[in-house]
Amino acid sequence: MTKIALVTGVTSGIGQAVAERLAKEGFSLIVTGRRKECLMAFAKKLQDKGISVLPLCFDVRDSKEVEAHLEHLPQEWQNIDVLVNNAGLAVGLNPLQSGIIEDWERMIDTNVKGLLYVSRSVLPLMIKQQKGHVINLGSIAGKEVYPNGNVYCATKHAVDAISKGMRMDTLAHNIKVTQICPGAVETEFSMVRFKGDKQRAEQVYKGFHSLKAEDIADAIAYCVNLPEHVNINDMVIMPTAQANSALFSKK
Ligand code: NDP
Ligand code: 8X3
Repeated sequence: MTKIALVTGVTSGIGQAVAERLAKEGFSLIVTGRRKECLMAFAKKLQDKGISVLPLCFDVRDSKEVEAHLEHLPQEWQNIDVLVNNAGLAVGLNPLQSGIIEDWERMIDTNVKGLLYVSRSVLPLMIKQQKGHVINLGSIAGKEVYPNGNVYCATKHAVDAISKGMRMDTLAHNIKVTQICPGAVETEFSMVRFKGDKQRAEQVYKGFHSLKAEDIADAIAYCVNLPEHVNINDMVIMPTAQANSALFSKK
C-alpha cells in the first residue's frame, strides 16, 4: 500500500524540498501552506508526474481551520504514516527591549501553537493505526540562543521540549518522533525575517556555503527510511562553515 506523508509549509524552502523528496520515495502527499496559488501550482507539478497529492490551504495558527481540514480528511487520506511539521518562521531580529509584540505573536502562534494544533489533529490518526513518524523542524536556535534571537530561539527551544514530550506520550503507540535542527539553510527564511529586505536577507548567506533545502530533505528521507525498530531522536545539521548559531567562517 502507498504510504502517506503530510508536509506543512510546502510553498517554499525546506517543506517544498521535503515533499519533492518524499514523492520520489514513493509517498502520496498531503501538502499545506497559506499561499493558495503557490500551493496549487506545486501540487499540480507533482500530480503531473503521477503522484497522488491532496493540497490543503490553511493557516496553522488557526486551530479551527486546522481541525476543519485535518479531522475531516477523506477516508483514503486518513492513514498518515509521516507528518513533517515544517511550517514556521522568524520575524525580526531585535533586542528584546525593543521587540515588536506582533512579531513575537506571529512566531509563537506559528512555530509553537501551529505545530501543536497540527500534531493534535494527526496523532490520533497515527494512534489508531498504532504506527507513525512525526518529524519536527526545530533549529540550531532551539539548542542555543543568539543575540537578538530571543523569541525565535524560545519558540525553537519549545519545539525541542515538545518533541521530547511527544516522544514520551506516544511511546506506547509505536510512534517515532524525530527532531531535525538545521543551521543556516538558504530559503525564503531571511526574506521573511527581514520583511522583504532582499539586501539584508542575501547578506545572511554571503561568504560561505550554506545548506540547501535539499540537504535537509536528504536527512529527512534517511530518517524516514530506517528500519521499523530504529529512530533518530534528534539531528543537528550545520553547514561546514558554521560552528554554532553565531560563529561562521565567512570569506
Ligand atoms: P521558508 O520561509 O522558505 O518556508 C516556510 C514555509 O512555512 C512556507 O511554505 C510558508 O508557507 C509556511 N508557513 C509559514 N507560516 C505559516 C502559517 N501560519 N500557516 C501555514 N504555513 C505557514 O522557510 P524555511 O523553509 O527555511 O523554513 C521551514 C522550517 O525550517 C521553519 O520551521 C524554520 O523555522 C525551520 N528552519 C529554517 C532554517 C533556515 O535557516 N532556513 C534553519 C533551521 C530551521 P505560506 O507562506 O504559503 O504559508
Ligand atoms: C534558523 C537558523 O540560526 O537563523 O532557524 O536561527 S537561525
